[in-house]
Amino acid sequence: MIIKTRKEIPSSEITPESVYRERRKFMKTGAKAAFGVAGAGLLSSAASAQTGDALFARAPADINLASKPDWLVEKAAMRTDAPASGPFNTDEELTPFEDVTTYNNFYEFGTGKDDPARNARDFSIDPWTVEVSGEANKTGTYTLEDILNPHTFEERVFRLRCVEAWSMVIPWVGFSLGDLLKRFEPNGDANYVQFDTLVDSDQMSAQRSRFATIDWPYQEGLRMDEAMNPLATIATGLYDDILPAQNGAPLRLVVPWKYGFKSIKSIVAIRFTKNMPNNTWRDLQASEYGFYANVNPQVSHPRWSQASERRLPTSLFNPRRIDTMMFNGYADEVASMYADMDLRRFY
Ligand SMILES: Nc1nc2c(c(=O)[nH]1)N[C@H]1C(S)=C(S)[C@@H](COP(=O)(O)O)O[C@H]1N2
Ligand SMILES: [Mo]
Repeated sequence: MIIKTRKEIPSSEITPESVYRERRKFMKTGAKAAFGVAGAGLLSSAASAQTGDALFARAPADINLASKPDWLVEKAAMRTDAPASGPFNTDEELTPFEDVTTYNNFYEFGTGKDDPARNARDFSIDPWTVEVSGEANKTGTYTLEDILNPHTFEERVFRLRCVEAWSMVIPWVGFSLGDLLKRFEPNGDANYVQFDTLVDSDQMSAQRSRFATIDWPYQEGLRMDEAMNPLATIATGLYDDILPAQNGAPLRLVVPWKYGFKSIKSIVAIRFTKNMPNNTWRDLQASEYGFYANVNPQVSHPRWSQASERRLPTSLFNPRRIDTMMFNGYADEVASMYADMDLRRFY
């Protein structure tokens, strides 16, 4: 006999975004408590096949990874809600999952916007380690579970503004970077913190290219007070699932008041330093990209204005050009850190 599932949804339509929207609706109807109790059990694909519950079903090709660690998937799905108001949320329209995961900058996988989604298909995040070093009492090599386990994941809906003058609104899953950094007990000489992306030319096709201009690893850094600002986020997922490879799996930075290049992906090293560390885009072209890279509509890039941006997805007929906001709209939270700095000089 044919066992009818509750609702037939073609798997092509089951995207993390549709799951996310369904779950939103579900939670709004007051069923959150029920989900909380049954949730963890229902999240494995075996369980969802058993119950035929499309609400929790996931298409296998959703996320471009060789494998998805169950514990991480469950942690992402159990994230707490973004607060209704304040800087961790916005009522702006979310950028669709499709655009967030196919229009990417991740030069390790190619320079085209659609290269990462294509070339990161079987990216492996298991095993994954992060090496912590420099000016801190607790240093060493940590597994991904060591790094993430003590933290509760939250939803954080932020604007992401690329220096190329496009932007998105993304529902991340993650937690404050400062809560992670504190665990390593940085010492009095830790004025900055630097991050490295994975170097693995077997997996990252553009690292094999003889024409690559970047001196791998991709690196980024923050001043310690910036790193400890609650808005500086370690993202481990988006749209309630873990991060797709092209968005920086398994963990990346999201620094919403700075240009996107500061939000370094697929982190394998964290280094506390006394002096200002290297960052890749400044290293490539220091006259165009600085260390601070705060979103600033008043300071043009040498080759284009930063006064406005294209809010994706755009089309020829609907360019969706909007004004860029100082510090990407997060001035109340971050402007005081730069009160006595000339932001034209420290771009
Ligand atoms: N390792 C690494 N991290 C990176 C990049 C990169 O090329 N390599 N690109 C940066 C840039 S320029 C932007 S705009 C954001 C884009 O993030 P997204 O693809 O998730 O939207 O990632 C940033 N992090
Ligand atoms: Mo960017």
